Amino acid sequence: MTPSGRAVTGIRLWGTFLTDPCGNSPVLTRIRYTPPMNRLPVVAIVGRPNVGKSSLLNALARKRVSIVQDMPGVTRDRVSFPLPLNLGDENRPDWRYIEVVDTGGYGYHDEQGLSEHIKQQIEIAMARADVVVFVVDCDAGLTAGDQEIATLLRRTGRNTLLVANKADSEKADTSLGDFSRLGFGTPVGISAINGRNLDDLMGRLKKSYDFSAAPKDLPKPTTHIAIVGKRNAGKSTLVNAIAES
Ligand SMILES: Nc1nc2c(ncn2[C@@H]2O[C@H](COP(=O)(O)OP(=O)(O)O)[C@@H](O)[C@H]2O)c(=O)[nH]1
Ligand SMILES: [Mg+2]
Repeated sequence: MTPSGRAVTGIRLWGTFLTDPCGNSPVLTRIRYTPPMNRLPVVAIVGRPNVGKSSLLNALARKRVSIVQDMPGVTRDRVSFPLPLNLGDENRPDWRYIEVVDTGGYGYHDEQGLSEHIKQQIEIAMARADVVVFVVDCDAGLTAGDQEIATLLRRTGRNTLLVANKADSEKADTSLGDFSRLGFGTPVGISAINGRNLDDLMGRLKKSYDFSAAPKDLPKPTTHIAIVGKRNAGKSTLVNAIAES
């Protein structure tokens, strides 16, 4: 309620924006996640650029919700969509909605390491996620970037499901054992492009987390507005003025 007694709905604060010490440019220094009410359980797809995260999201959504390109680092923002998940079986279906989030990353990227920006994107996604689907590339094999992500995931103790994409045929499954060095067991080998083992992945996903509290219907969409600006620009005054009006 506002001081004038009017109810305010639809405004939520999602992070902590601080200005730099000189008060010049606003810098997002800390992400503190505040779960919205009745939110969908969040499944975040993370992994190095070019491993096929967006292709996996598209395969799950069965439409092109995320941008796929042959060049690493193409997904510029996080993209998400609500995925219906059957917690029952064919005879007694129990459909629930979860939110699947694709993480992108842009800027400098090299095969051996992850740019700071990409690390930040992954950390933001992990902070929001109930389950992380950690995607590695069967073609490329285990890389230093995969190890870096594994370290981040272990540090946060997130529920993690390791998936090796680009396992287009059974032949590729021979290399799956290598990825167990990441510390998340042997991955399921999938192909986002030809749909191989996606049912197996969904089965493992359902076992990885208790989705029974997930909503049966999609909540009404809400609009989130972030007000950013340098110190003293009048951000709080603006929020108060909106709440009053
Ligand atoms: N062979 C093969 N290529 C794939 C598969 N999934 C994605 N790719 C290719 O890998 C490249 C990067 O895919 P993308 O989804 O953009 O990767 P992201 O950067 O991790 O989001 C694209 O050229 C895709 O066509 C797959 O299952 N098999
Ligand atoms: Mg992408």
